[in-house]
Amino acid sequence: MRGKTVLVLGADGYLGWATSLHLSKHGHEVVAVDSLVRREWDRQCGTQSLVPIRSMPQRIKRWQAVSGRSISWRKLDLRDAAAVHRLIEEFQPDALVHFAEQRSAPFSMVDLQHAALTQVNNLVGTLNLLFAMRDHAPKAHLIKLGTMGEYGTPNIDIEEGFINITHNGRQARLPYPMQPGSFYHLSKLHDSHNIQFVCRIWGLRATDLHQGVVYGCQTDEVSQHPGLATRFDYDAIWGTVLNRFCVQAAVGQPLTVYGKGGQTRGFLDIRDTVACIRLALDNPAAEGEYRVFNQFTEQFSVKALAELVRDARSTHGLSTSIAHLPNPRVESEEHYYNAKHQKLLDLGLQPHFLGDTLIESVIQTVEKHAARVDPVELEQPNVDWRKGGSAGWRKPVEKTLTPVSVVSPGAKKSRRKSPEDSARPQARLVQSR
Ligand code: NAD
Ligand code: USQ
Repeated sequence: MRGKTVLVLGADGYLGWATSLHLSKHGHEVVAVDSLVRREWDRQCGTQSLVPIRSMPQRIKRWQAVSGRSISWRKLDLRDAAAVHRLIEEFQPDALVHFAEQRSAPFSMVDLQHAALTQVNNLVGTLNLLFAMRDHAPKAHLIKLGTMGEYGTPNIDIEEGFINITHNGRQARLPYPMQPGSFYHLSKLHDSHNIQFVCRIWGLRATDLHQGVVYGCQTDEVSQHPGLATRFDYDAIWGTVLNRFCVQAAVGQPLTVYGKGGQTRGFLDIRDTVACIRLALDNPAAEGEYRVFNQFTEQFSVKALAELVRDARSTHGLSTSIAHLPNPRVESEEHYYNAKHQKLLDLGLQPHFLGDTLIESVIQTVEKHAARVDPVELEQPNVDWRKGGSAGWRKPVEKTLTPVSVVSPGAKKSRRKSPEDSARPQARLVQSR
């Protein structure tokens, strides 16, 4: 199959970088695009990737040396309509993989400014892409990263995008009813509506990947050299739940389950994310088609995940505690959840299921970079869904990190107490249920 010209938007991010390498390895001509705004948001939040990440030019040079394949690089803000038009006109892509959004639910719930920033960044960026596609690449295939969180947690099975409804004796196949749980998740739903609309009126083709929570940080390509590393977030703003639990376990802190922990979500390994994107790319939507794939491989409750991490550690004789914190989010903590996820399997996805080996390998990665762990980032989140994030929201700071000791197999001691321990609000950690 001829390699396609693919724009990867958001290529400096956790998933965008890993996907760029994966598609390049599979013979596609990748144009990596990013405004680098996420690095700026990290500076503002006082957060950083646990695994050090190089600049885009450095990573692309390293990839060329390792693989012999080149990737083009453009620093560009998707909110700049003229620049987006020039980009699409110049490259005439066969496909666009769109990761380039503000993707943290807590960030979007800090205050009005952060909610508005999230929705303007995400909606305007996507609209600019849609108009540029209409004008310069109407046959191109848009692969858009949406989220399973668009559905919420309804008390019925979740379908892949559409549901057959019978109402007053008449039938229709309609978009599945959506109940997102944050201003971020709402931005994804608004994008979905805009994309579906332009497929209908302009005949564009799009795949909306409703992706679950991703874990892990190694793919076949990323693991080829430390200079190819992708970001790995673990703090309460950007870190996703399993990645956070692995870091907490590695440094001997309690796993922070919010509330009862019965909240259930779809999850997938980052290796499956990149494979799903390739499968969508190789099997494009038809002209005028808007389709939805639910992109996850297994569903777990948060409590079950914490127990898996605890059990994986206990096989090495290491004890890990689970703390149930007051839930900063407004979400159901016990609910029915059964989401379909058949379409990517039908295209040939071979899932990597979560097991002890994966948990251990993530923890080993954490151990390599333990000196960069800021223990405060592992504790209580500083954004509350009802009150926003005033108290914990920190101004840009030059952080001096307090190293924590790693709890690795064979070393059963928990991390040493840092001088800040006594000052930390331990009362926020309530007893394991
Ligand atoms: P990330 O924050 O690591 O990467 C996003 C990248 O997009 C960043 O490098 C950022 O600089 C860039 N970006 C943001 N706004 C931009 C703009 N206006 N112009 C140009 N670049 C811009 O996020 P991620 O974890 O890699 O997630 C990528 C996508 O996948 C997001 O859209 C997210 O909603 C979706 N997603 C992620 C997960 C997950 O678990 N990480 C799960 C489901 C869906
Ligand atoms: N949670 C805990 N403890 C923690 C962190 C999270 O119990 O320390 C809980 C949350 O309350 C939530 C669940 O774990 O119920 C998932 O939280 P998360 O932070 O891992 O994921 P979420 O905020 O939903 O967002 C992440 C990505 C987002 C993506 C989404 C997929 O940041 O970009 O869209 O996962 S999904 O959840 O399917 O919508």
